[in-house]
Amino acid sequence: MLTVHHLNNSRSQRVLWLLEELDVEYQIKCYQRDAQTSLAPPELEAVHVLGKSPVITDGSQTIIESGAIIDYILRHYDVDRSLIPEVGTAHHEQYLQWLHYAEGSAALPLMLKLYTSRLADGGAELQPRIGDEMQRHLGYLDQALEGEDWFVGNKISGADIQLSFIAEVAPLLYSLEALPNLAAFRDRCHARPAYRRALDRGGVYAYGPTN
Ligand SMILES: N[C@@H](CCC(=O)N[C@@H](CS)C(=O)NCC(=O)O)C(=O)O
Repeated sequence: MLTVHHLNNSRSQRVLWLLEELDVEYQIKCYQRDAQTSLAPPELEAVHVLGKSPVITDGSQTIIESGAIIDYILRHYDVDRSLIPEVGTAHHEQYLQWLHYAEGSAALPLMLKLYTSRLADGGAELQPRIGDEMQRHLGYLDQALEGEDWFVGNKISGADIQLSFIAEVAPLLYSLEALPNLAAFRDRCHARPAYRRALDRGGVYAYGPTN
């Protein structure tokens, strides 16, 4: 059976959400971050050498990287093609673009902000550049959602599930008040019944809805 190796307060929450949307049978193996360092426990390295989450195992396959995991699950388990646009269409190309963009571009300035904010004055010199990059990428996402509920063809897809983590982490590091479309998108994600079921199954998740 498909197993999600799930770390608390992490990107693997969105994989649980996807599986709940598809109503796929799966199991969760839970791992807890170290309270001091926030790092994943060493047991995750037994699943994959990087020791990061998400990672899924499915039969003989072990797959890392949320974008690749989401695409794998959709290609193998989304029998109705409800969350993946048809191959060969412009919407499929957009879906792939957003799937890669989330971790390849949008996450980087957020991670830089997170890490450099721990340096106090040591990171001060970098803050203007990181701030500009956050504005550029989060602004791009916000503008892409103008007049749209979802990123591809105004219909929910795996790309939205992938981008949900960016919209959830952004308010911790950048004001979402300046990004009304992204804030509304995050709330739309949180309102999905499948998202709520994933929260119930996954346990503690610091970036989810407050109510
Ligand atoms: N780009 C990767 C990032 C994986 C990643 O860094 N995951 C974090 C959780 S959000 C993690 O495992 N952190 C614990 C650690 O680094 O020990 C993905 O999207 O799957």
